[in-house]
Amino acid sequence: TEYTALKLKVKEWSSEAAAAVEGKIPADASVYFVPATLRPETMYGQTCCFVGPAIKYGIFKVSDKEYFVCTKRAAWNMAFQGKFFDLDNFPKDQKELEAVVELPGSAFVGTLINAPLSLHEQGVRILPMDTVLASKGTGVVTCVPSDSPDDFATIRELAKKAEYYKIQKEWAELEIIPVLETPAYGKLSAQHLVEKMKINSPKDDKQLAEAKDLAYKEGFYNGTMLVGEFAGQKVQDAKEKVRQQILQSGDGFAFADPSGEVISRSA
Ligand code: ZZB
Repeated sequence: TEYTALKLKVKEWSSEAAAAVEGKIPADASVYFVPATLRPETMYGQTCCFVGPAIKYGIFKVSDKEYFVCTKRAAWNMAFQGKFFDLDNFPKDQKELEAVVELPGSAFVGTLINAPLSLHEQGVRILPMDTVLASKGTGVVTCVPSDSPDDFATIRELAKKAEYYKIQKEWAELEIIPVLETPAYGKLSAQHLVEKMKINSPKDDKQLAEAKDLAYKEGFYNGTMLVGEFAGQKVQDAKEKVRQQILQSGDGFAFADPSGEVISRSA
């Protein structure tokens, strides 16, 4: 699958992450969470970024000035795609691609990051999502609750049980921004579908998969952009334009995911 990986720059670490990175990353370097998305045109509506609380993440050095937070599996895939410019010798196996810091997702919760294109320009938070798959994409998922039923169901749950999830309620309550409009589901397709299908929990995986499929199709074939440079244009046209903008501005890069297969060149 050909994803767009977006670079969400860390503005302020959670206290647990701050303690772990202390002395390991130069003060003038930028660290980015790099979620992989198939919906670049929805990036205006990002309200947070998810990590799996129990998933192990690494902070990987990309150059003297840039570090990425993702799973080791994703870093390894990126290395093959030329995203790690500083490697003198191509890594022969995954052991040679050591993270500078390794932490469970839970340690990053509360970190403040800047999400490119998001209308929440003051920044968004890293929040926990139990259904993130370590085996897919980069293991980091940006949250667009206007158009992703999974994201809507998760932030609703997080806001409801903020204390249980050890977050500040307001981190999960940033305004949901309408990004595109469709004849069938209006301006907030995710909320519309979650409510219509009576989806009660982020763990209703069968129903959420169906809602996701419906939202994808309706958004792509019948959607019109409401915000951004391509407002008024069809989603079908805007999608590639926004993607090119992200790639050209350096706010993201193309990332191919060999669908869960672990590549090995050591043989
Ligand atoms: C932002 C976004 C906005 C997404 C939207 C979807 C939607 P697919 O089709 O199943 O491959 N995703 C990426 N990586 C992971 C992961 N490791 N674990 C769980 N979810 C992940 O799904 C690709 C989408 O799944 C990606 O695109 C990402 O969420 C999520 F409005 O990024 B998306 C109707 C969906 N709308």
